[in-house]
Amino acid sequence: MMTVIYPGSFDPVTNGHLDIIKRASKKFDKIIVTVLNNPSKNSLFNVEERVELLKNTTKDIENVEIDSFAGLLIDYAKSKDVSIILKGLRALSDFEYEFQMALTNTMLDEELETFFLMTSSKYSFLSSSVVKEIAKFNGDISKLVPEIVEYNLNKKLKGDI
Ligand code: COD
Repeated sequence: MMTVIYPGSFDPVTNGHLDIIKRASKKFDKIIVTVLNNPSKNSLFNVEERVELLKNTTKDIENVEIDSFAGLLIDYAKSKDVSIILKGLRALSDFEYEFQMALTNTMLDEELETFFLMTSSKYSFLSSSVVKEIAKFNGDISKLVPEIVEYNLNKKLKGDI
């Protein structure tokens, strides 16, 4: 059984993340999507909220599990007995960062491999930060995130949740 871990901040989940999850779910037996719980990072949504949004937006994909983790990714992967990390690659700018992370993780645990899925061209510009920036100035994010994320993001920015 081929299981992969797809880690990220997912603050919040976007259509770009979901595209990677959907495509990966057709190629691997199981995808564990896991949210980094990093209190020192200034996230808009807390971990529980990010996990809920991921659960909600992936509920129709059978072989996806949503989780969260703190600390090193290699320790989390070991605890799940998984040796493949899945990452999405957008532009050249992602490559340098992901290259460093992949090599560092393999240096820490030589059994761990990182697999990359290339972004779909329509999402190549898309990031959680871009979505938050547009929403902050009341721009239209309906094509960038699922409806539930748009709803919660607008509420969060108004201070309603
Ligand atoms: N198209 C394709 N892929 C995308 C898109 C898109 N539009 N948007 C994002 N992605 C990919 C990203 O490239 C990434 O692979 C993944 O989706 C998640 O993205 P983000 O932005 O939500 O999450 P990141 O990049 O902030 O997540 C970083 C981690 C949590 C993976 C990383 O910080 C980590 O592993 N931390 C744990 C500590 C550790 O073990 N560090 C390693 C040793 S230095």
